[in-house]
Amino acid sequence: MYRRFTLAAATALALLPVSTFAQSNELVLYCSVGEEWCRAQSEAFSRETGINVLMTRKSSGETFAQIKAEEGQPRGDVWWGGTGDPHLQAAQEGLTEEYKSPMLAELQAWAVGQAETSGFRTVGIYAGALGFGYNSTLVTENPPACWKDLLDARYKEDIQVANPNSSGTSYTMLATMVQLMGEDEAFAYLKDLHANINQYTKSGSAPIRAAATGESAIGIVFMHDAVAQTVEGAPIVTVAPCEGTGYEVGSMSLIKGGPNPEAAKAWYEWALSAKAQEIGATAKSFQVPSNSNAATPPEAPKLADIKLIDYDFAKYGSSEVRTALLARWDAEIGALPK
Ligand code: S7P
Repeated sequence: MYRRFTLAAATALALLPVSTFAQSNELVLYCSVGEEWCRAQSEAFSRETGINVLMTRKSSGETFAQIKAEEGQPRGDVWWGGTGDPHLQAAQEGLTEEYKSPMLAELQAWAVGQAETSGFRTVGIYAGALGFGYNSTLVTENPPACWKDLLDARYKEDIQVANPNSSGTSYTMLATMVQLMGEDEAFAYLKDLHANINQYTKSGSAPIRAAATGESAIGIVFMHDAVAQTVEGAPIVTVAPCEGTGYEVGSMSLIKGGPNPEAAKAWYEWALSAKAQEIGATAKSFQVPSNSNAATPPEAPKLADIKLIDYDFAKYGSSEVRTALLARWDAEIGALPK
């Protein structure tokens, strides 16, 4: 009898939603910046609030897919970091909560713009420009300065970029090319570039880590990720492409119906503060923080000196456009033989 009760109880418990078990002093964080920063940020928050952070690090596109898969039975509370486009798609698809933080008053216009575009279902936490980096011991003559230079046959199988389905960095590149060249031209460019790509990685920053070790010569990444390798002592030179380039508004969203809403709000407010945003630089993450009172790391590429396109976040973060571009990339680029 006792055994039968235990089995029945265990079965019933297994069927209960995760939220039933969650403690109010816990926060389930989906983190999409670099691992080191995810850990530093989680630990600082736990120290300050006593709230235990259960953190998982995944790339932006992967996290979007996970939140979508968990729709209706969410396990995560906050999605912190990662490129803004999939956060906007999550907002449009009703996967994230509307929230107007009093901290909006302290944020840069581009961060508030991201919130407005989403109907206040996401908010900007940092910004950074797309570019590439090369290993100066491998690329010694006429180094690339422009997107078009990456098509040079000298770089056959010497360039890495991530897969735009998993990586927000790579989706930013895809959307940037479409905005710079028009869609058909952009796909023609990516087909030509394919001959020089040795691997489409899962994570957006992996290509520059491969260039830093000399496993590959060039990585297409956010410029701050290339700078981070130089700061670590790798022979990486960072390039802002001459034709102009796109940029990200790294974002944060509250996951709809997450198990720990109070802890989620506590994280949200804290993460928008100047003090919390200055933690990035201590973890060698050199984005521009969104809080106007936070110090911008001196290593951060200066956005005002880079030829930035007028990136259309509303369009390229929409469900329709992001889904269609990724499907076209799968059919025309991802399917090409390697
Ligand atoms: O490493 C920092 C960073 O570049 O990573 C984020 C990125 O979306 C995560 O990597 P994926 O490309 O793999 O998604 C950026 O938001 C951030 O600046």
